Amino acid sequence: MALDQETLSQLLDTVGRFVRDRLVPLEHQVAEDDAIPPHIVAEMRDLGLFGLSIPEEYGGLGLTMAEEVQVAFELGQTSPAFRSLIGTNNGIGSQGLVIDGTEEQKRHYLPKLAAGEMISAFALTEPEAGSDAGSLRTSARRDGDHYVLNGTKRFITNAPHAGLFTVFARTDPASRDAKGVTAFLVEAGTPGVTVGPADRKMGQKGSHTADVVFQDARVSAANIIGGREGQGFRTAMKVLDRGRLHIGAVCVGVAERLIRDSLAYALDRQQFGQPIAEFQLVQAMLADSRTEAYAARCMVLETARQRDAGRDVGTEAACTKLFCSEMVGRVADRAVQIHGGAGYMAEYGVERFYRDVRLFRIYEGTSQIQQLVIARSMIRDAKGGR
Ligand code: COS
Repeated sequence: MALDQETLSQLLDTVGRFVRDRLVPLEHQVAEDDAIPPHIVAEMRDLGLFGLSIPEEYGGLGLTMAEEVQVAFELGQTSPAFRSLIGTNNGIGSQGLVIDGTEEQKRHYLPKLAAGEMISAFALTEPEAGSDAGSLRTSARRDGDHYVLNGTKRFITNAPHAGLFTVFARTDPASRDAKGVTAFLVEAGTPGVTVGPADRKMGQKGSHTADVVFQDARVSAANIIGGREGQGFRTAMKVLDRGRLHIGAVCVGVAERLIRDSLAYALDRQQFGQPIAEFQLVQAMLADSRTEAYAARCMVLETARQRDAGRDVGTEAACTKLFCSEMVGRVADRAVQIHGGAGYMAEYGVERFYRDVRLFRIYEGTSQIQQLVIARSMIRDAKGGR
């Protein structure tokens, strides 16, 4: 249910203040320690940040997509690692359950996810199946009223913290494509499920990914999302359509932060006897970044509104993710350039954002996959398809 304007403004103010006062001062420390302090995680729980997108009847805030993206604009104003911790419970970790789960599955898990008592993770990617997600090899063999899972999932965000995995596995051994894939809810601690050591990444320190390995892990048939075999790939795609829009919004937030920092630096930094903001070549970089971030913000809001109105926005979400993630890459590059030598130095934090935002063009579908999704839908429409 949509919030009234005053309640939404209060929520956005509260999140904005939390980001400015509590998270921004910790950015360096989180990157150095590669960890978010536990008291900050507790504050995130108290603010309800783990349950933004989970319906109210299951203990979440039940935000509409248009509301959620505005919260993401605020959360984007600091290191993406903070958003990443709550990102899976609000996005790819919970939405399979929210969109396609049975009532019983929702009642069992969603309240814990909304409260942040349990972290969820989305286990789709494998060593041999990334962009070609439909070719995954993790198998789920039926054995009575259970399935036996075998295989390896790779680069799984929040895996080291997760209590619940949405696992995509092949239940039809004769299939090679998306049709034979089923989504399972698998609790961490299930015998045969192990999480590997945290990966060493280029950026987003404080957010953790790891392999998840299944060796004869027995999972009840009652844990198939929605209760039907063969629906898993479609569930994954629906989750990603939504996730791509959310990532677009985070990109806008980060871009706006970098533009603000770049402008402040350009107004302060003196060269040739005046602030560098007075130079037209610096102004051009600021103006280009501002223009692109504004276009991205408009795309996110419009696509979110269309989704709330019940339209299929798969193509628009891909357009949004493609534009926003490429946009924030250009904005981060210009931010380094405007900061000059300081932009290359760790203490100013700009180079950290430059590394952090690189991931946005890769996960939840690379830019090339978004292009493919967009072009395929254009061709299908031209031929009179769905
Ligand atoms: N919503 C609902 N259903 C969808 C869908 C969507 N957005 N996209 C595809 N489907 C359905 C199709 O309708 C099709 O169902 P039918 O067989 O009943 O017709 C099925 O899913 C398979 O679709 P398709 O044939 O298009 O699958 P492909 O194997 O060709 O793959 C891409 C499509 C490449 C778009 C997909 O694999 C993809 O998005 N890859 C990137 C994965 C990704 O984002 N990985 C990041 C990991 S998560 S951090």
